[in-house]
Amino acid sequence: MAYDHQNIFAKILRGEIPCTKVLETAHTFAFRDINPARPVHVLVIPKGPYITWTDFATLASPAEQTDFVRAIGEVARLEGVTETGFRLINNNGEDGHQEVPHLHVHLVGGASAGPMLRRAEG
Ligand code: DGP
Repeated sequence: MAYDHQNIFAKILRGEIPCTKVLETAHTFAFRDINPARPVHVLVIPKGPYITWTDFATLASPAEQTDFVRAIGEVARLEGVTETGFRLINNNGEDGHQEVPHLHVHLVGGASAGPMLRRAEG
């Protein structure tokens, strides 16, 4: 699947849609989710045109990958959830229920994330 340069996060990266920025680094951008599921709900995205984790793992440079991993840790620190804990969620593709086709990691915290996914019935 080709990257869609008109997806919402591409527009946010270009400044065409407003957002509440949390962190910006050389290769990574972090902003608050429009529909927060917990008191802290930040989306961390690479600036490059990657749709899924697989794209990012295979196509991104080591500098981009390192920057992304470090930025997620920095967002946790900035949001004050390093000690209390947080959950990282990354939805990929159809089965992952990915809505926006630009790689993003949800960092949620500030309250219990609840238990892990339950096994699907049937
Ligand atoms: P996912 O289902 O993993 O693809 O999550 C997409 C998330 O993106 C969802 O939690 C809501 C968030 N979102 C969608 N549109 C916007 C937007 O325009 N601004 C912001 N800040 N977040 C958005």
